[in-house]
Amino acid sequence: MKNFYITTPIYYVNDIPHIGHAYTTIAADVAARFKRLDGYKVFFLTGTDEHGQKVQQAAKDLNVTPQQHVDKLHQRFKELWVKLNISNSDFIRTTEERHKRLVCDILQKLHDKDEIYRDSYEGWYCTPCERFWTEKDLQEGNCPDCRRKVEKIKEHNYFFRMGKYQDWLIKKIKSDPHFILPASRRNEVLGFLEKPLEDLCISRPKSRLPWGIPLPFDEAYVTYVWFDALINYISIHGSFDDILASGFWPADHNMVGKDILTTHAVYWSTMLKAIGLEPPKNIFAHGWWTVNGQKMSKSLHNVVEPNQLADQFGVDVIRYFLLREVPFGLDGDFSHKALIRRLNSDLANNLGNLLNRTINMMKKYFNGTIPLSATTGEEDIALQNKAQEVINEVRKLYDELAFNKILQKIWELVDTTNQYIDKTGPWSLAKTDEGKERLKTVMYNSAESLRVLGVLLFPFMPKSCESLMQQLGVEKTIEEQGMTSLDNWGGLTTGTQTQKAKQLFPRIEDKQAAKILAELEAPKETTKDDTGQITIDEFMKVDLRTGKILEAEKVKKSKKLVQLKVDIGTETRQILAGIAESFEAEDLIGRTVIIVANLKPAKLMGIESQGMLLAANNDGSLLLAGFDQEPGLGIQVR
Ligand code: ME8
Repeated sequence: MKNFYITTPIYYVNDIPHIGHAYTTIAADVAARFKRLDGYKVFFLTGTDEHGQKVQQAAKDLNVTPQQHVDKLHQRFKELWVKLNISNSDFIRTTEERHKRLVCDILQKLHDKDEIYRDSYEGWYCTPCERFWTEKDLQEGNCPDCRRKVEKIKEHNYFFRMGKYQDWLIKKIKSDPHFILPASRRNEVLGFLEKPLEDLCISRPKSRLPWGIPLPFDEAYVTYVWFDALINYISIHGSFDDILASGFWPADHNMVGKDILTTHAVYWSTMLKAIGLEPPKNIFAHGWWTVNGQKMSKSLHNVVEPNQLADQFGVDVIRYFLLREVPFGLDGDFSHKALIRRLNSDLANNLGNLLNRTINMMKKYFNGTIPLSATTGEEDIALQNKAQEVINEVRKLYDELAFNKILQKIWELVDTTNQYIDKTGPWSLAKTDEGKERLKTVMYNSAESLRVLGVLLFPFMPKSCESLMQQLGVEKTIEEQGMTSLDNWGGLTTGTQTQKAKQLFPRIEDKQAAKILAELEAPKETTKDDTGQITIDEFMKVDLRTGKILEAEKVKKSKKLVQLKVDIGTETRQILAGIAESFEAEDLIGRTVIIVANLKPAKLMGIESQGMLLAANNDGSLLLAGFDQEPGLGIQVR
């Protein structure tokens, strides 16, 4: 079995995760999931970057230790990845012993080989970026990256002899076109390397910054946060010997955003060269998301939070949209309007409708059983050929991580299958005996094409594709079927009982869209500070009360919503809860629940909801919050 290793950057633990972080992680997840389907043994790594000035400062402001601070904050990333259905093999934190051990071994090894030396240093230091700049790097006297003020600092430090690898690196980049992608970014790195490459300052005096990994050969210093962080990609495998034995180095892709390409292409590659390890096979720098044309920033209150987005539109819709909307490698602009447009057209109208009508016709004409494919005509062969062409092309496009082209290609099969149904006209065929024979083949092929689509789209939309497969009556999971199940047309077994049609992607109608957009894109004021903490007064504003469910009924045309009548002692509230996928409506009647009683009423699918239930999302399945003894109704919960 061949190995495949893909990584995301390890994100700064202080930041609130936003769609930029979600973008890289979803992209890496799609590639990892595809390679698993294609028979590879996959290792997929993400994690958090936990040392450095900003963490130290934030912890001090909160009066906690840096370790306590990062122990709490890294959870936000971990939880988001569970929510977004990310299939990472491990999660590395740079404060873990396993990481610190290898960083120290590498520093010692490089120091012993005279690859690291001590020298005095004078430079311009940008505290927020934790980077030194030379006079000529500065822009109008400010940091060239963040444009903030820099300080002149003179101190003794340790340096890595990065400069001596300049010629080797240029040669490597020129001789291996796959090493840095996309090509435009590769040229940027070569442009950067036209200037002499200086040695890299890899230490910070402990007196100024104690929160870091101490240098093993000089306890008065800690390791520069980038030198520490980059090593995560190998420290996950253990010691030097373990890295070599793991079969997962060199990585197939170190996937990053364009903001950190230089640190990866230049620092990381030369560090590896000095250590005696191969550089990654590929460093892929994708583009940058802005929001309605603006940079995402807390001060502009325009940070798009993936949690909120997933609750509103569904995880798979977000995963699809981010990778379909913009070519991977180019910059993109996020707008909720564009997201709703794609959901309605590509997902609800094209794919969702194809599944819906196929399942419904199968029910109508064959009692929901997959019929025997009896004839083979020109149209059938054209459909099969199209499927084969798409499968071959998709496999190739994964080598370039061309996600949006992959989706475009897959949609050619969605469209071809819809046209196949329109051209063959099952509704006319059903009228004659001869037609009915032909109809068997048409329905078989439509369903088989959907199975192919389910496998191909699984890496992008895992949950929806599993649901598609269940509707087709296929018992094997998509991972069990794998890409080999697409080698030959005809994976569906005649006689299989299909399931009831379920809408995969409910359309958002214009009126509802206008309302969502007004709410989502209205300027936001937030009371949360950087750590997500609120005061007791803020918490006390939430009126939580006990209630009993008197009535429960699933909302028609909605996958998730149940309409409830909840008795809260003083009155009965109508509440719409998004719990239909985890509970049968009738099982909810009589349950004691906790509701948010002072939530502004809102209309969902035209029905007013006067509160909200508390529930925990346990790996996709919802659990209602309750009590260990039966409380009275309308009691405040604190
Ligand atoms: O740089 N558009 O962490 P970080 C697209 N800890 N991608 C974005 C984005 C946006 N607007 N914003 C963030 C660090 N990203 C270091 C990395 S690795 C050894 C150390 C994504 O939290 C993108 O992948 O600032 C970018 O490279 C990364 O988040 C930066 O994350």
